[in-house]
Amino acid sequence: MKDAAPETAPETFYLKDYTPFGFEVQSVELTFRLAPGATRVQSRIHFAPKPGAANPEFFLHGEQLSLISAAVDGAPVTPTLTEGGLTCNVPDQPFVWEAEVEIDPQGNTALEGLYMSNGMYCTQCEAEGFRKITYYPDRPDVMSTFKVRIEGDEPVKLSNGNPTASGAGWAEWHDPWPKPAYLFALVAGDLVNHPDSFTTMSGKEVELNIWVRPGDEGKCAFGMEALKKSMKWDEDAYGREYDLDIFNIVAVDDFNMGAMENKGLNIFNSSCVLASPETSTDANFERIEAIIAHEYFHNWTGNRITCRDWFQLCLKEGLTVFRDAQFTADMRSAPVKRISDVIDLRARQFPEDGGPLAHPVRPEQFQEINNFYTATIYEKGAEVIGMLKRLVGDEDYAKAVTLYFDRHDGQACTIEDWLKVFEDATGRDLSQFKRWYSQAGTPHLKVSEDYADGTYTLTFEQSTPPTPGQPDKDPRVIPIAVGLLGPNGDEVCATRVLEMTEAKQSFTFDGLAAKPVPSILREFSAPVILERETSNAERAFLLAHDTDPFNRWEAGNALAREARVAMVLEGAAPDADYLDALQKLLRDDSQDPAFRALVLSPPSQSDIAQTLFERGHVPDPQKIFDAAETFAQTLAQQLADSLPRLYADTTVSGAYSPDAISSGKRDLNGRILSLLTRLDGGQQAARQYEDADNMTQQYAALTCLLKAEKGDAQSQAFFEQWKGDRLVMDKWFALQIASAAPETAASVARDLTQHELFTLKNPNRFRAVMGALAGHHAGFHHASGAGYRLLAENLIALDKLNPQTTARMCAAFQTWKRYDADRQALIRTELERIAGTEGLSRDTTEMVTRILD
Ligand code: 0A1
Ligand code: ZN
Repeated sequence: MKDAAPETAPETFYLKDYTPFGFEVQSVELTFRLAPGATRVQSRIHFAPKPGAANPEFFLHGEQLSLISAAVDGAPVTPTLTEGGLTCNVPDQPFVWEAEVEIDPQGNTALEGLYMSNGMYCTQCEAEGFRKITYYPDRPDVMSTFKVRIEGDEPVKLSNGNPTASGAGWAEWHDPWPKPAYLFALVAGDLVNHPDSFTTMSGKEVELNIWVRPGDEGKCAFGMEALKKSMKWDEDAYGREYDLDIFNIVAVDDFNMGAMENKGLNIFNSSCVLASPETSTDANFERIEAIIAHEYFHNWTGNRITCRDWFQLCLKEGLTVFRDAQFTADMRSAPVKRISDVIDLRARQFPEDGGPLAHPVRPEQFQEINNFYTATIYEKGAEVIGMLKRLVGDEDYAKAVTLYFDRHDGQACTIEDWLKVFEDATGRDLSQFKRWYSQAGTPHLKVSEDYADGTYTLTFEQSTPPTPGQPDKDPRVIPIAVGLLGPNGDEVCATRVLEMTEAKQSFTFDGLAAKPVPSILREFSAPVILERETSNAERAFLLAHDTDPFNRWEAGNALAREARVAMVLEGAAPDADYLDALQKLLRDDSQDPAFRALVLSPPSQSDIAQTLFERGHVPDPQKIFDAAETFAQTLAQQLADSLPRLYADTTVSGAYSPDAISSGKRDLNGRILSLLTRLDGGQQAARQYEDADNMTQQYAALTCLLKAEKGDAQSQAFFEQWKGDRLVMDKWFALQIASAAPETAASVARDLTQHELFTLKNPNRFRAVMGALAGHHAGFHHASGAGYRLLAENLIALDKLNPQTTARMCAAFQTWKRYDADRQALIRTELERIAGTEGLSRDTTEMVTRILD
């Protein structure tokens, strides 16, 4: 195998090696002559050497470019071309660099740089795509203004900033705000717009557009409303105003990620912006609102203040995720948002932090930066900001953030800059807190308690398991929000934030008439794993009485997990007390339906596998699957009498609206329908499928029917109805696999890869199929190894076209050490097969190597 490895190991980049670029970039002018297979890009860049620069070499990044000509101050030059760019002798005073290159957007299947999607030109430059457009110092600390001229027959031609002039076959744009190259964008094609406008807090009118392919105009209204809400929210909550005359959003079908915050020209995966009641589910609507907000908020946290280098990625991503979560909490239900985020964190970030891919929120080394757009950087990065806010309080948080904007506007910054504004605004020393940025791994927090003479003592011990390259960890600052309940369920001590700084630390509560029941880590005040010996009776008590909705849900979740673990390990029957508690809650109309839906949703099978592994057992995916089935069947039977009424009570009628209340109700209704389907053989689901006038209800009904193996006709009808809609077809592909039995999931997925609508060229379609396979816990981990094999084959095929999406999908194997020796051997074979593939990309090589280590 080894002989197929690249001759030279990929280069590793280190944070400690940072040196600034030796030249100032004063202005950039670009001219694009568009042609699908041979686009010409002319650049004219004013450089000025920085006196006394540590690194005076004039090196410009460049990849996959054909250099046509280059000149310095008008005189032709012959630069030295290297693998990743060029060097050139240049004057020791300001000079003008000019170059012309040719690139091939049509042949660009990696979707980085300038590429074509459905006949439309578009760009993706984060993190290092600009170097595939022209020679340039492609690093985020090099910021400049850009003027862009686009020549081509496409009716719509867009770039960053404001439009300055246009004529037949050309358009010019000027972005007055200095920006790094990763925020550059260009779009050209046959597009139609959904226009609107927004008046900013200082009275400036901004033109807004969402640009889409003809035919998609009807799917823009929701995104536009989300954009206007985001603009207003950022003014109200953070005092941030938009700073150009125009804000454009473009929907693109072929896109590696969700969306991109290019200055004034956000580019979106069409799945993250297009929405209509007929084609999008409630979950789609909520996600679209959040992503539009996220990209818009980047205008200040990312664009006006950017990152000095890619090690600082969490500076913009953690903060922007934190801000978009605040926005969603304000627009919808704060507790529901928090619970959903914690479910997501545990599903995606905890496994990363506990496995071979663990890395700090601010990594100190990488080979391919694209591999670090992770749940740790984004979601744990946001958790760290949440902890900081909780420690300093809302007012000081606002002061510090205002100082951040005042002090660093227009700069490329570091985590040190970010922490310093908090230190300066609050007088706190954050050196220990900084460990959250430098130490990988999820801390375990062991809790013990003591009660004597009216005094209640909680003792916490923190420890973090070793992670790659970090065998030993120091104690972190952990904000632990705690409340206490009396024996009758009343709160006897309101939420207090305990600030833990030691490895082991006790906190006391005085004047208590009886031993209280603690509600620990309210609102999930820190991303840790709480370990506490407690009883199911106490969990049920918290589920009934806690004033903190997050911990109420958490108690129910713990009950569910314990019940499932007992079923798997001991063959126990579903826990009767828990079933009772669920029934009560389901019928309790005083509780928010969205909250009830969350309590009713069981822990994922992968979550149970992780729990078993942490407790020293080897998880058996089939047994976990069977326990989930038995539990749902028992619950359905116990609720048999009330299910039809519950279903009727939660059915939302009238015109569809994606608001939080209606979607919460539909979510609960869908879960009730899935229970009902277990009893009525799918009659109600078939009726719902017939009557549905929106995708949420149509999809929920189809899901139930397919799971019950009663949905062939509906699945066929769904296909015929929606085969012309790529986004709905992604749902159809994914659902075939998600609803398959464990022993058939891989063969269903294999058949789908032969389907005429399957293509490796569209990342959404690839993710629909391979993501659904990897997400089917018992199917992917079926003892035959067929799931592992199919994924590996497809990763090898995709790597030749699109390394970035391939590498991301490799993470499906990151939990492999949880499983038994046979499964581990099967997975190792596949990982080694991928690693040994000739010409494997740097992206995938890095991922597979880290997973195998
Ligand atoms: N910055 C974008 C996401 C993004 C990241 C990387 C990309 O290519 C490697 C593309 C998009 C965001 O946070 O939304
Ligand atoms: Zn982002």
